[in-house]
Amino acid sequence: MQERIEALLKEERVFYPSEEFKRQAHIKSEEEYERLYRESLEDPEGFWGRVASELHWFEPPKKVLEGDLPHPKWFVGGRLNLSYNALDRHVQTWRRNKAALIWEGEPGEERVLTYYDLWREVQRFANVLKRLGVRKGDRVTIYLPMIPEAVIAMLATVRIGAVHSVVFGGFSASALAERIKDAEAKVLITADGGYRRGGIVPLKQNADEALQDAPSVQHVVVVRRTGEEVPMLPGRDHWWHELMEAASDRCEAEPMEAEEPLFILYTSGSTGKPKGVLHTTGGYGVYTYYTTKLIFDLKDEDVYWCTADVGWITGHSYIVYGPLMNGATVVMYEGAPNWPEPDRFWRIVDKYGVTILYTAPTAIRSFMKWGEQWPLKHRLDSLRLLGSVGEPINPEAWLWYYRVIGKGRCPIVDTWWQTETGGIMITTLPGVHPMKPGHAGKPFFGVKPEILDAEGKPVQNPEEGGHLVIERPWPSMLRTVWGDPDRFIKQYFSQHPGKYFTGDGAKRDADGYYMILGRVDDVLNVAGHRLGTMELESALVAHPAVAEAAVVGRPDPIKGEAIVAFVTLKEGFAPSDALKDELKAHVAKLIGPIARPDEVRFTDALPKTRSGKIMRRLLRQIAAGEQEIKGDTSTLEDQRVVEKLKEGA
Ligand code: 6R9
Repeated sequence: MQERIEALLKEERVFYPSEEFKRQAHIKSEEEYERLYRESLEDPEGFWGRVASELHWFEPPKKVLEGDLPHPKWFVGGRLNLSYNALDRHVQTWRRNKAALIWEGEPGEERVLTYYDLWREVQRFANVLKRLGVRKGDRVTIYLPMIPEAVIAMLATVRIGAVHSVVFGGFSASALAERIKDAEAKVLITADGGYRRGGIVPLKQNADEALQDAPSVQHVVVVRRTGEEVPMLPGRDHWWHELMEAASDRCEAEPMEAEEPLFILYTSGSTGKPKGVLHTTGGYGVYTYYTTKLIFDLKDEDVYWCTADVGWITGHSYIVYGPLMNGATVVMYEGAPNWPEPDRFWRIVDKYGVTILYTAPTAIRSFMKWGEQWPLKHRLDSLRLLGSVGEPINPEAWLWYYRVIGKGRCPIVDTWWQTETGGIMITTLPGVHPMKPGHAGKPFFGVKPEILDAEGKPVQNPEEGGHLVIERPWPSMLRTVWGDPDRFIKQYFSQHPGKYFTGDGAKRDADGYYMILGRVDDVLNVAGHRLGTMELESALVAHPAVAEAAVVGRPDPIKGEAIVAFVTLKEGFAPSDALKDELKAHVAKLIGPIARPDEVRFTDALPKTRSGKIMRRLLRQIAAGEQEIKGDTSTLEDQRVVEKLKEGA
């Protein structure tokens, strides 16, 4: 990994978009970008007001921006509905019978929903929700596989002004219960199961287990996906298809105030409990619409495929809201990239003529490992643009993506953003900027990043790096942490008062390109998934054998980071391989398979400062196998602990 980081820092090649791409792009030159960027900061109201007018408003906004960080208000007085913008707006045009969703299930089935189909299905399900007692402002939890019903459920919820909370299908029963309880959801939407790598994920079983501990839920809607036998509780559980049969396919979209809630999405932070990030209607809608259009250079002819799961923010913004508000044709795939063989993605690109592909570095690194022969089996010449998201992309993976998948023809956008930012914040624009592998690029319109030192002053030399903050409000920023306004301020606006602190480190080169250096807080990024170390540690100490636990990341060639847990045992428990496996399984059960530790190490003691803080910095170095422990260890309470830990490897 050290080598990798050095390679990253040494990579100096620059790649240029082709003249052909530039000519047809929405934004074509650096001059145009600079002019618009300047305008977006000098006159944010004029700029965003103009963008907003590309969407449908029941009532146009009276004031584009009011107030400042941490509590800006966008599009004040405006009323809109994002389901209307994603559907009704298109069915009134020639797009009525354009494919909105092209879906492929893991076992191979195919479904195409046109805008007209999707529009009617969404209205039907909106009526179903109403009949189950869902009202404006109520929360609906969605726990589904990657099937069209996930998109239908999301858009139906916002159509009636309710608030969705999508929980990734890979989360466990207790993680689901925690999220349902926090949001006090009235209705849960799930399926009998989902397909993953040939197996079945028991979603309904997890849901039943979660509901024993989540009393707010009055009704459960179950999609029949696998046909597995599942218990249905009379009065509480209903089959999706039965409710839909009885529902009318006309349901007017509720005009929402721009600042009214749209959805909650839970994400990990540096404390134990996941945060419910709240996004609102107007700002999120305008920003995701516009970033999708410009960053993916989206046109009506495109076939757009983002491989994320709708359970993550990338799925929300760049499978559902952004692309559909642009009237795009969206490809959606249910399963694993290597099922039944490692060419599944390339088969899909070939089969549907995908033109824009948006995926994650961890997937790209897996494809590199599986070998070039798999993509080479398929025709990939429909592709014209590639995207990357979720974690820093190392130049090796960037170059492989560029050469093997893009054939040296397709620009790559390396898009930096977060659940909290709602939309892409730093990237190159594909028809404008030269690309530097390893650098995300430049701020998008309206985004004002800065790099600060620990005291909160802009760093003297941005090449050395520091904390990445955002200095101005942008439309799609989170508005609060659900149910915990203090945490919103503490988490994001206290480290550098008045500025949004991202939790990431970054540096900036002389051309103004940002390179993201990764998290500077106690958050891990494992295969593009965010996991809080505290969250993992509390899962570990919930096991009867564990006295104390400290979790750190270890650089991993495929996943970016692997999870290493240092554990001390209670009296009466002896270290063993069986116990290691048990602890791994225990964490996977409590949080979900993505949180399963890669390594458990037993130790007699953890390295602590005299004030009792675990020195994770030391553990990180030990986990990475470094022989010399660097940095100050003088605050360590017991100097011998480190030597012992190294021996115990
Ligand atoms: C969209 C998403 C956010 C964290 C973020 C950062 C990392 C995302 C990145 C990137 C380097 C990129 N991250 N994109 N790091 N380059 N292009 O992933 O949201 O799940 O909330 O994660 O992911 O560390 O802070 P989320």
